[in-house]
Amino acid sequence: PGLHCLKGFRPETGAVSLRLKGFHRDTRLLCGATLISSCWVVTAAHCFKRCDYHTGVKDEFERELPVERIVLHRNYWAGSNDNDIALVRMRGREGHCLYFNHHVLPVCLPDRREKSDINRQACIISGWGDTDYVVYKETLLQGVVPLLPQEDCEARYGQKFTNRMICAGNLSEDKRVDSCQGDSGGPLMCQRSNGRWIILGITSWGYGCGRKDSPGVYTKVSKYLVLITLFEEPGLVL
Ligand code: 4AZ
Repeated sequence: PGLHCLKGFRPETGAVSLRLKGFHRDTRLLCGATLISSCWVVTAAHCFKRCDYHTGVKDEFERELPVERIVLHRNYWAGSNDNDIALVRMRGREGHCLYFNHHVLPVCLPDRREKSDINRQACIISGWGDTDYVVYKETLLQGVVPLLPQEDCEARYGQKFTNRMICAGNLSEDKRVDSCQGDSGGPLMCQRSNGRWIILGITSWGYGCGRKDSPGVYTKVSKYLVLITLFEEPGLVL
């Protein structure tokens, strides 16, 4: 897994927004997602409670592609947050959807044994989701959050928190950096000592946003590498 991820990935080069197509030309934000190959993105399963999806927004480097296929984790069900992961295939030609460049690159996948709470490592979350202040919603925001030990998350969320989840965020203050509604499906990315960014988590749930003692919860990607490698195939390197 992640063998074909490329050097030069920056957190924003794999950023994808999943958008719902309206009746006219309008679209609205459904969820975040992350590019893992030319045609595939990884996101959260809970993003899909309706059908007819569309990806993309617009700046000079952004690309908009229609969705061809959505693969939900077979053990995801809407009554719980467990296994909150989905793969989305974009529609392209002859197996190619996006051509990679300095602004469009897939993220690396973690190792199966990836440690996800080491040293409260500072990682990055990103998305176009809600904030508590006025921003330009077209701007991708990033925030830095520390990974928390499993025990902290269990203490806060009890049985709802499973070992297929990671939680992250400062606990002590209110109005802290956190993911929120609209950021779901987007990545929790950490930088490894070799400089590469990997996707450790997928934004999934939490008690509110930025609240004291309520860290954000992320799907632990390292538990789903079989699912990912089953569907996704290497993208063509430009
Ligand atoms: C949501 O509703 C959501 N603070 C996402 C992340 C968090 C809370 C809610 C974590 O999609």
